[in-house]
Amino acid sequence: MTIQVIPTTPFSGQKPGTSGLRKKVTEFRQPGYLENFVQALFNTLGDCAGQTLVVGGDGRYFNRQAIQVILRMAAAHGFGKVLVGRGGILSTPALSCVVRKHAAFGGIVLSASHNPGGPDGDFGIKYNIGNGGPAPERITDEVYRLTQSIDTYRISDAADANLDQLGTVRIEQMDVEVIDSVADYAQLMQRLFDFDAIRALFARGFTMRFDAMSAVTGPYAHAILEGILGAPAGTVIHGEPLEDFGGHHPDPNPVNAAGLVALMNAPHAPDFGAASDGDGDRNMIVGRGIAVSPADSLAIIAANAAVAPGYRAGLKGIARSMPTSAAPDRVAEALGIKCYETPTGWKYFGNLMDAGLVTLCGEESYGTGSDHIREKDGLWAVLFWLNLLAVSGKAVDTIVNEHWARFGRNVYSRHDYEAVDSEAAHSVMRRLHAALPGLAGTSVGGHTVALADDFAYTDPVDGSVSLGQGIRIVMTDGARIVFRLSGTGTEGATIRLYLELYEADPARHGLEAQAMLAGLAQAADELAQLKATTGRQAPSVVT
Ligand code: G16
Repeated sequence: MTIQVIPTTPFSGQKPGTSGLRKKVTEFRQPGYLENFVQALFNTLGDCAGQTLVVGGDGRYFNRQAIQVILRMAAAHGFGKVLVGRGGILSTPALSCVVRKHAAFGGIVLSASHNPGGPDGDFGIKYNIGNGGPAPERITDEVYRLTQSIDTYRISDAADANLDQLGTVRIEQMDVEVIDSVADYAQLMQRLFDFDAIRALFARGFTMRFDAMSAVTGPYAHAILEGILGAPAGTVIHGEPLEDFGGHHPDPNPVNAAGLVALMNAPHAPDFGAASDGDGDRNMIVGRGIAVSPADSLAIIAANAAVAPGYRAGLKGIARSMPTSAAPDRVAEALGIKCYETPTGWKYFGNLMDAGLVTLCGEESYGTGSDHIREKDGLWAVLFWLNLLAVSGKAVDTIVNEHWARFGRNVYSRHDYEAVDSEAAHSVMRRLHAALPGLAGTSVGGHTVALADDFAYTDPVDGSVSLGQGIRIVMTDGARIVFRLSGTGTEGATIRLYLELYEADPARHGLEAQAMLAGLAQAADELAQLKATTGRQAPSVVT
């Protein structure tokens, strides 16, 4: 075994977005593409002699090849040990858990999350720091800077490591330990939730369907739900991770998990339905006849945190991303704790959790989690709901309706215009920008504008400032229109339009969200000239 120094030339566009570098597999497979990015990362990290790194991914196409490259490069960079999930599998939350539990230097997640997989799909790489959470911008910016001038990378010429057998092998001076992908994570979940109560619930005949969407959560859900908690076999569907996710789009929302929603709306539906995404950090919660919106789910978890042993001591605070509805804010107010509003991206929650300012965090994009790790956590949210259902003895729809009756309903929807021409998308954003200064005090869709700005965030812990995080138009009655460009797409640009209304009257809580938001959607279009500029008559996805 020797370490080789390979000459290379920079690739353009290796700038990490909302959550790491995401590109088409075809782009990642170009010789040197992955290597350049990893070398730039290692150069950014500096001296890693003797340190431990955790590596794993969601099992998508190119996962195994990428891991072999990273192992050989980590050895060449002097790491002392790499922990790898068996078969290269680690869900994003499990990787965060392993980094924290083993006090590793950091971790590399290989995933493009909910983006489709397979040879023509997407691939991604993300670095997580020692707290188990996504690297902050000062690291990702430096990685990007170094990718632009890279001229060599270092790699061992060792043979591929066997990733399918538990145990330790060596590459150069470095130990590669293949670990059980599920064990550490399952132990942590048992500490947080009342597993006895959930076991008793299943023993009483409670029925559930968990759709793993042929992505990474299959092994975790099989082991925890059907194994430890005793749910009947068949509870977990699409439970085997496939390199192309079996053609599914593993994005757990009512559009991509339409089969699960249809099942939950049918006669004799199971008591509870849930789904997770490609890398296991997102979740969807479904009851009979009701899909719970992510912000409502966070708000309900916050309001009922005491049912779970891990949260009995109370919540320090809550955080939500700016485009997420203000439903959690209302619970925070009732609990007398603070609700922080951050830019989109889980990385912004890390400092707040490390500083002990918040316990729960959530985003409209089906991400919910807590300070048990530093990533959002799909199965965690599902287990919380199971714990709540077990302790309360109530059905999902009853819990949601009672929550709305107490706090009011933040009626919410996101309209995505995907893969639109990049220039058209930027022209929409420029038009909105130009309109901002004149909007306060005017009427938009029958609501009076209280505030119109491009959201900027100052991190209360380290004072770092993030500008340009989305256009928000906030009305005096709590309604909001938010526009931003996605940072995770790999084709053209994706415009996200977020719509929100506050409804206090319980008699109106059962109305259909799109109908309630139609006026606001029309006003948003008039303001942005979205349809005229993009040539799209309707959003590609409505959730
Ligand atoms: C990532 C981030 C989330 C973010 C989401 C959507 O999720 O981790 O924090 O909310 O992208 O981002 P955007 O609106 O920029 O596309 P994931 O699950 O894809 O890693």
